[in-house]
Formats: sequence, C-alpha cells, structure tokens
Amino acid sequence: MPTPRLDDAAIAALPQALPDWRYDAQRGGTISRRYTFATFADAFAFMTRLAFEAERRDHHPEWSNVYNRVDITMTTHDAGGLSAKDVDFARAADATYAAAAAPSPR
Ligand code: H2B
Repeated sequence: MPTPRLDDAAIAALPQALPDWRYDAQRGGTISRRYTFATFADAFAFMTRLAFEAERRDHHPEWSNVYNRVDITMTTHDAGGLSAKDVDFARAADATYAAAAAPSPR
C-alpha cells in the first residue's frame, strides 16, 4: 500500500512540529535541515548512526557531507511528496544530533 502524503493541515503545522527544518513545496514536498559539528569525525559518526536508523525504517535520507556539515533532505518517493515517515525520520535525526558528543552551534 502506498504511503499517504501529509495533508494540508499537517504541512501547515510543520514549522511547529519541526522548527529546525525548512519545508519546500517542490517535488510534492520536501523538508531539509543542515547539521553542523565540531569535526568531520563527529559529522560522519552522526551519519553512521542515522544510516542504521534509515535501514531499520526502510526510509532513507538524501544527504551530503562537507567536512563538519551534513545536509539532509527528506521526501517519500512512493507518496509523491512528504509523508509521516519523513517527519519521523527528521525527529530521529534531531534526537541523534542532540545526543551527539560535540554538536556545534549553527
Ligand atoms: N526512502 C525515502 N526517503 N523515501 C522513499 O520513498 C523510500 C525510501 N522508499 N527508502 C523506499 C526506500 C523504497 O525504495 C523501498 C523499495 O521500500
């Protein structure tokens, strides 16, 4: 069964639900966030932890890493836009970041 897209009310509530993520209407809806770390090793450790989280959920980030930065974009391909899986993964990423040894301020 395809994953349902978020409805308009859920989209409108995103700034409250995920204050550090930016919504973009393109591609049926995406959310993005940049995480900044003290070092490359901290950034890569965060990615490693999230990679296992993604596998567990079968829901995977579009992401890139440059030195101490990790940029993540989430959308759900089979929904043709944003779904609750993206919001859940964003929450997991935020929790992983909050638990990281040395997050640095944005
Ligand atoms: N991750 C994300 N972010 N969106 C998807 O639509 C998606 C995914 N689909 N991971 C999954 C895998 C799909 O390709 C497999 C077949 O379930």
